[in-house]
Amino acid sequence: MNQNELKKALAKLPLGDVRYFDSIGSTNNEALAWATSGAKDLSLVIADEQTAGRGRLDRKWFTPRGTALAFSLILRPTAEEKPHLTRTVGLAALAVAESLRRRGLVAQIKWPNDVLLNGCKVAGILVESVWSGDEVDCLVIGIGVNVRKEAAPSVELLQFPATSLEASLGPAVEPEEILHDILAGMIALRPQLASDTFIAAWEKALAFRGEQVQVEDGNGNTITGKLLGLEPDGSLQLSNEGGKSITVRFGDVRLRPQA
Ligand code: BT5
Repeated sequence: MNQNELKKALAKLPLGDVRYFDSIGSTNNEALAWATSGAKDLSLVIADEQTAGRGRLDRKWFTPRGTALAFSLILRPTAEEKPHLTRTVGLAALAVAESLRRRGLVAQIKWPNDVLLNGCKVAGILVESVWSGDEVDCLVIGIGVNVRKEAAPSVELLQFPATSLEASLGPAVEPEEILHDILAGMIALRPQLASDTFIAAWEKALAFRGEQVQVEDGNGNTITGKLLGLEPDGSLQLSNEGGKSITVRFGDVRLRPQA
C-alpha cells in the first residue's frame, strides 16, 4: 500500500498518532505495547504485511504483503463506555460491514468477529484489552480485511471459506478509501455504543438470523438452535427445539449454519 495515499486518506480523521510498518509481526502486539506505554486515544498501527498475524487463541491470521488491510486501533474508553466494552467487537464489525455495503456489497456479520461476503470470510476482528488493576485501560481493535485475491488463504488451511474484496469488486478496489471508511464508521458509531439502536443495528447485520446454526464452544461442546439475535451485552441468543432460549457468551466459539 502506498504510504502517501494512506496519509492523504487518513488526514481528515480525528486520529491520535499513526505508526505505519511495511512489515511487522502483528499490529495488535505493537498496539498493545504502545497502549501500555501511553498511546493517545484513537492511535493507529497499520502494516502492509504481517509475519505473525493473530486470530483468537493465537490462531494464525494471514496478511501477505500488498494484499490486505491489517490495522489496530487503540481506544481509551470513557467512563460512559466502560460498562459496554463487550460491544466493541460489534462496533468494529458494523463499521466494516457498512463500508462494504456502501460499495454495493451484501456484507453480513458472522457473530462474533467475522465479516462475510457471499457466505465467505472477508474480514476478521480481534479485540484485546490492556488492564490497569481490575479496570480496562485500553482496548486494541485489530482488523484484517482481504483486499486482493492472494490474501485469502487456500481452502486446506481454513475451517471456514475465505474471500476478498477483489473477488466482488474487481481489481479497481481502493484499500486506502476502505480503511478510511472503516475508521470513520467506528468513530461515528462510538457515541452510540451504549444505545439500544446500536444493538438493533448490529442484530440486523447478523448472518443466519432466523436460521438453524451450530455453535462450538472452546471445550468441544456443540450447541444447536435457531439464531434469534443479541443480548444487551452482545452475547448471542439462540432458541432450541423446545423454544427455550439459550445464551452463547463471547469466547472461543465458532458459528456455522447447520449442515
Ligand atoms: C479472527 O480470528 O478472525 C481475527 C483476525 C484478526 C486479524 C487482525 S489483522 C490486524 C490485527 N493484528 C493481528 O495480529 N490480528 C488482527 P479467528 O476467528 O480466530 O479466525 C482465525 C482463523 O481464520 C484461522 O484459524 C484461519 O482458519 C482463518 N484465516 C486466517 N487468515 C485468514 C484470512 N486472511 N482470511 C480469511 N480467513 C483467515
